[in-house]
Amino acid sequence: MSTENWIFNKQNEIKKHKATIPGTLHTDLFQNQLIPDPFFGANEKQLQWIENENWEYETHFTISKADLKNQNIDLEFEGLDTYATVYLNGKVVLDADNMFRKWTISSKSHLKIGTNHLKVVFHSVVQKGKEEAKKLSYTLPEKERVFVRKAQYQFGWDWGPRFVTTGIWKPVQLKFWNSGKIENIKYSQIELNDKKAILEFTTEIYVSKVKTIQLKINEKSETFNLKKGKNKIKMTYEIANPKLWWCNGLGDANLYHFTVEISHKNQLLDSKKLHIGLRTIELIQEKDQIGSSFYFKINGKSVFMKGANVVPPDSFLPRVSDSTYFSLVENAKKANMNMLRVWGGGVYFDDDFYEACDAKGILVWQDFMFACAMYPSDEKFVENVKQEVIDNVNRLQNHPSIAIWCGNNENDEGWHNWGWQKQFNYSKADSTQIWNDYKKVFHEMIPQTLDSLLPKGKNIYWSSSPSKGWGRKESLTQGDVHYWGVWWGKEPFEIYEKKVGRFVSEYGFQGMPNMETLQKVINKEDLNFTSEALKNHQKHPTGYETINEYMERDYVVPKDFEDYLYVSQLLQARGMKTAIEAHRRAKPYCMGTLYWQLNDCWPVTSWSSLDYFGNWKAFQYQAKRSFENLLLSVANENDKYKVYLVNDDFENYSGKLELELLSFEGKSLWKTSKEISVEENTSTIVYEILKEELKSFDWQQTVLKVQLNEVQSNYFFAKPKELKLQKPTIQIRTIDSFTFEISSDILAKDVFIYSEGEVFFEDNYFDLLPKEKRFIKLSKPVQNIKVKSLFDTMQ
Ligand code: BMA
Repeated sequence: MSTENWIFNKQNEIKKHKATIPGTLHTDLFQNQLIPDPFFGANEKQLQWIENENWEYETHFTISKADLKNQNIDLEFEGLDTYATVYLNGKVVLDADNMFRKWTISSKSHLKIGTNHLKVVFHSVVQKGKEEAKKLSYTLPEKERVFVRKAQYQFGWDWGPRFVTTGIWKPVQLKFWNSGKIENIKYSQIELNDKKAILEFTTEIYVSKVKTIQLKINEKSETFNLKKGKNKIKMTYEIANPKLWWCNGLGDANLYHFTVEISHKNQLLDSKKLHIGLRTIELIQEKDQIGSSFYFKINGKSVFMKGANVVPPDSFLPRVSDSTYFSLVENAKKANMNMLRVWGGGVYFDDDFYEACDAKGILVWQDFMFACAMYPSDEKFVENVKQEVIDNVNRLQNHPSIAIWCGNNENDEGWHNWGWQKQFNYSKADSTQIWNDYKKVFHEMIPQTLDSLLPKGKNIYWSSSPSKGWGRKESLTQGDVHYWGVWWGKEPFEIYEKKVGRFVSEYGFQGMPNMETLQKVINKEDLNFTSEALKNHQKHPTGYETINEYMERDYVVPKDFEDYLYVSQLLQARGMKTAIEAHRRAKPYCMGTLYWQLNDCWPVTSWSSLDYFGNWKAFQYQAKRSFENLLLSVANENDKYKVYLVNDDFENYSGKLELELLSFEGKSLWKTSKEISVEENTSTIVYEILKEELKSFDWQQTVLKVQLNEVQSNYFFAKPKELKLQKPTIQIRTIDSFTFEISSDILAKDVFIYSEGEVFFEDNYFDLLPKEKRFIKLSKPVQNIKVKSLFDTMQ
């Protein structure tokens, strides 16, 4: 059906236009040149009228005599965004009201031989939401958005534009089937040890009448007698000497591939494929002297989670391709991550995303789609959400990557800390009602539904992320925490070293995208902070001011706009390095660090480490370094500099630790070394230097080089703006078309390599020590490589 010719029109308007299915209204309007590019300049503002209208989509399709002979014909919408009335040959066959659900319409009786007509009327989501809001005697935070089961970020976020779009956003198809079909397959691990794994598959099959069928799972087959309608049948499957699935950095993400087939009298009725990873996962929360632990055990081993939060990769989701999801996950893997959190203000992603995670060993913290608000909880709403949970859990549960299901993002924190009670003037009765409504969905319905759908061990549920707001002291002693003292609280980056939680599932700092990215959506003359276009590409109310305030603290603020972009990225990377390394040094007290945010839904200044086009900001390179399994990290603690070795590997590590103090010209000022060895899966202080010992050196022009075999780290004693940098001579020597060597005579701080055209540099934004050489790989040959370093922006 997606390949038929579709057209659309504004309700009550005669003019019809060509539509793309799956698609969105906004992208259709744009493709027909009825609106300008929604992402360009400040166009967003003039496109807000679209959300208040109703829109109609329609197509004609042919049904043959043979088609109609099938016993069953299902019209299946994988997703309708959001309030959609579906007409088949003039008859209403569906009233949909949830973007996240799948809709199947048994449609044989409505179809005829020859031409058929399918029409979908989309009602304004905003108007519907407003109508629902009016039914309550009190106001819920975020007005109409909480009443509609639709991606919440599309109502505008502090990194996303407001485009409350609509449309047939996922594939639609007619499915013909006769005597039987597989509705759903689940599996559970009955046994898993070195010698064997026993899996139990539960297959849900529909048959049109009593029948004997053959169920085949790979080479094994069994016969079952089925009753008419829905049947659940179980079959076990044994794997000898199983290979486990491991997350990235700790082993192979090994997958077993299964084909499940049902047949009747040797005639194949239906088949499905399944890719299974054998692994166990536990969330360990044990009381200790300070609070309670919060960590994951994978295959019996405790694993420190390193990663980020993911937002939908576009405001207009149908244009996100498999390869976008693939490269998103690939970039996470390249940056040494092992977990991504699918944040609750977006969508349950397409299968491709989870398949990429399965294959690359990235665990998924999966939120349900609720964020930063309180939601209604009348019977209809709860039932709608329940179906949404069933649809998505059934679709996603077999992915080995899925680690934990989480009720929502920051609703609990918001209720307890954001002052809604006062802001919306709730009476005692209102407050009781709203909190009871919350509990009904997040403490009762969702976990109960999960328990009914998932086998034991797969139903790890956490009702809200974070469990306690960052202003409360328990947020650092138990559960997960979103630490926003930096950025929202304007605290210095160094506070990250003191405010370490058990599992830090959000924290972040904004960095601007590169010039090339901004130029795609902003006119040249508007590339300055006073233009409406640039202002519109910053969604945090005081975003640019906050960046500037922090920049003044640590850097010489560049006057040139392009230099400013570069320094804003260095600033972001510097802040995030401080956070990530503090979290990792605190292992095993802290057992997880997921920064805010991996990606963007449009080209914007945000907390992301990858911009909308997938370009790596300085922070993505820094994340890669700071997430290495072996990390040398220097901490400034009281009267000492302490060198930590964080070892995430499951092997002890030893070697010769070498410390050297260098002047920026390369003079060796002080040197020492020591044989060290550390245990597997630990963070250990491997060396301590008394500050007193280094007193005689000029802290503004010395760097401490710390090295252990191939692991290296540089530590500066002063803030970048205090460093006495000199102009380095940076040399680039071509090795071959895909490799060059870069070196510098004296210290070159934060070397940024760039070039026209989309080329990816394997490493970037690094310090080059005097006489140090590095080999850099390129994704494709380029002519003109340019370089700048921090010194160039300080003049
Ligand atoms: C977090 C997220 C988002 C938001 C981000 C930055 O808490 O959950 O709501 O975009 O903060 O402000």
